[in-house]
Amino acid sequence: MRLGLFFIFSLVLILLGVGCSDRDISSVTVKNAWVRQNIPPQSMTAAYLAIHNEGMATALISASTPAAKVAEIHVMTTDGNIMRMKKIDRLPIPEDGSATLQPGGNHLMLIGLRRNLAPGDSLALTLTFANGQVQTLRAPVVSFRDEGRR
Ligand SMILES: [Cu+2]
Repeated sequence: MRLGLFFIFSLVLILLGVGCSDRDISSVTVKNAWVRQNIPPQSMTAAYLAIHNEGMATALISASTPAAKVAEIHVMTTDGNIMRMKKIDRLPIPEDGSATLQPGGNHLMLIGLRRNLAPGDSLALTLTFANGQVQTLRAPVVSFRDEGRR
């Protein structure tokens, strides 16, 4: 009898646990990822995407791609009337909210490209979130000409 109660109690805990982590772990989806073509010999470019969150508040905490040595999260700040970009360690994503990385705003800076990124090419991007979610996706390289249509 005691054992039976213990078993039920454990089961409830497990079910509760699964319910929670389900909401936490798979709450983030990434859409419309794309990368700006680089102009050789520039070995840097930016990636853009939209993050949607259907769970508790979280944050983008790192990014990487085999196509570049480093991928940094950058935000735009204004210094007087000069726009500057600044590396941050985490980009907050509100509960049931979204974060958009777009030209003129926040972006992923791809530094030390291992190859030139021409339109038609694509690269893998891996994003890690504070809730433990890791998402890998493919982002197409977009020409300057086609950027405005994104
Ligand atoms: Cu930047």
